[in-house]
Amino acid sequence: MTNIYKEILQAKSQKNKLLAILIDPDKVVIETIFDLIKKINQSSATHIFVGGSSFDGNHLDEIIILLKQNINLPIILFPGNPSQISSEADGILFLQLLSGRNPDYLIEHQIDAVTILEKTKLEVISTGYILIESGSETAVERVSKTKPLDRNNIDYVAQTAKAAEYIGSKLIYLEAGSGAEKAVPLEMVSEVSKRISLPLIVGGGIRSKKAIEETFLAGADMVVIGTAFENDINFFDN
Ligand code: 1GP
Repeated sequence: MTNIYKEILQAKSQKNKLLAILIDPDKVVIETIFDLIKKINQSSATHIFVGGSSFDGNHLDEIIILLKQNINLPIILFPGNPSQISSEADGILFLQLLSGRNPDYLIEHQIDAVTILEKTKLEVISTGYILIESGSETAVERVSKTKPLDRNNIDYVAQTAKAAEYIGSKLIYLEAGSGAEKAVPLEMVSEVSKRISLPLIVGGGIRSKKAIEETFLAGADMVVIGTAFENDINFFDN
């Protein structure tokens, strides 16, 4: 499958909102994966993201194969480092952590990933990844050893997102961090979506249906839900 990005662009142009469920392989218990799959198939999810900041890649292929066999949605890697690449997925968010100044997450990991990616058919989607301060330290901050951007400095965040667009990123991902105390401010989502012409992904700390709707209304094209679904498998039930 190599149409993931094309379909995201199409959804944006038609104002169809997208919902990604983030599966952290570290937290998946193989014995109960079919309960998870059933709930995903009953939800309005449009994409599956697989990844986590500290995951070491163990069992990744096995989990993705099971998800692919049973769910008819694009499976996109959302890796914390190159060990989290699996050729079984459909695509990969090729992330550049633009809020930080750690060369490992700006270019080193990306270079290391090339030899692995060249052996796969994954659709590689360049993504400007911007971490926003969310109340307390998150795993992304800890693992990447970078500081998030000030949640009150909306203009600087919008400028960073626009720089990513000029550099050539295909997606912008505003991230509060998994399990974040506070999600990305709606005012920031709104301003960034106005400044860029790229599809905008927003995730981290979004834990109610109302919050998902508000984030869409503010201008997100795709919302990512991880922890809320992890904590409550019935989260997407009506
Ligand atoms: C994390 O944006 C995702 O990278 C999802 O965050 O786990 O808080 O939903 P949550």
